[in-house]
Amino acid sequence: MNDILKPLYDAILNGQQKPAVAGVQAALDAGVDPIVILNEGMIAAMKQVGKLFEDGEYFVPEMLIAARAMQSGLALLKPRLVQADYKPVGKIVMGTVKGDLHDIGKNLVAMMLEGAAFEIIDLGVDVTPEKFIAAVKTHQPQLIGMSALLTTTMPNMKTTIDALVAAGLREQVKVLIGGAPVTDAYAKLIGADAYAPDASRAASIAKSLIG
Ligand code: B1M
Repeated sequence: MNDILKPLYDAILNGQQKPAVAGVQAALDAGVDPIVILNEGMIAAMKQVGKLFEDGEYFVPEMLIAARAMQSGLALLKPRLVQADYKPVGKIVMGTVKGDLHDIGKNLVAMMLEGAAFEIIDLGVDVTPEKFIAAVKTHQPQLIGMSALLTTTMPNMKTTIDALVAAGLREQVKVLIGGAPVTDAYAKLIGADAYAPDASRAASIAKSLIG
């Protein structure tokens, strides 16, 4: 890891909001690419938080304060990840599926899609299939993006696709899915149109999906 990113990495790992913001600022001032700051300073720290949770060294409160520190740093980084001025190339309805409250990855994907000139309708977390369906009817997007971080909530991606089929809406939207436990094979299995492993690839794949 670039030395300049170490204080940022540590701040997120320790759940310190102000040092996280200061760490992002220091890295930006030093001319580090915002994508490198995100991947090597911030996402890497969240991966370590997950590992410590698995090892029984961190518990939910530690994960939560780490997530808050990450969000604070992201607020500063966001303008550098997103282009300032664009016309939408397409519309995407996004959400974290029913039962799942993880939103950092989903927010990053939304940010990168915004940067790739998509209009984002973000339904938030714990989004039921019914809410996705209602949003498709209201907003008429070209794409739906679903995120899931829990193996127990992944099946709600399929439930949502099934609901789209039942509502006669499946043909009018492409479905993009992602999240740590999700795979390309799973996307195929449940009849999604595509899987993206990370936020930047989500943006390029979304563009290719709408041609
Ligand atoms: Co949770 N949690 N958590 N958690 N949490 C995980 C996911 C876990 C892997 C930790 C672990 O055990 N190692 C584990 C899941 C295990 C499993 O299912 N196999 C877990 C658990 C168990 C839980 C609880 C059940 C804990 C409990 O209460 N006992 C609970 C569940 C709550 C619920 O959702 N109902 C819970 C709660 C929480 C917090 C609320 C404390 C907090 C979330 C705060 C928030 O999001 N606002 C939290 C956190 C922070 C994590 C970890 C540590 C970090 C997640 C994260 O933000 N990663 C996580 C461990 C880990 O992932 N290694 C963990 C950074 C983020 C940038 O990555 O979200 O993967 P990610 O997004 C990536 C890609 O996946 C992709 O692009 C993103 C950017 O590159 N992507 C997409 C994501 N969505 C996409 C959509 C796309 C395309 C790509 O298209 C639409």
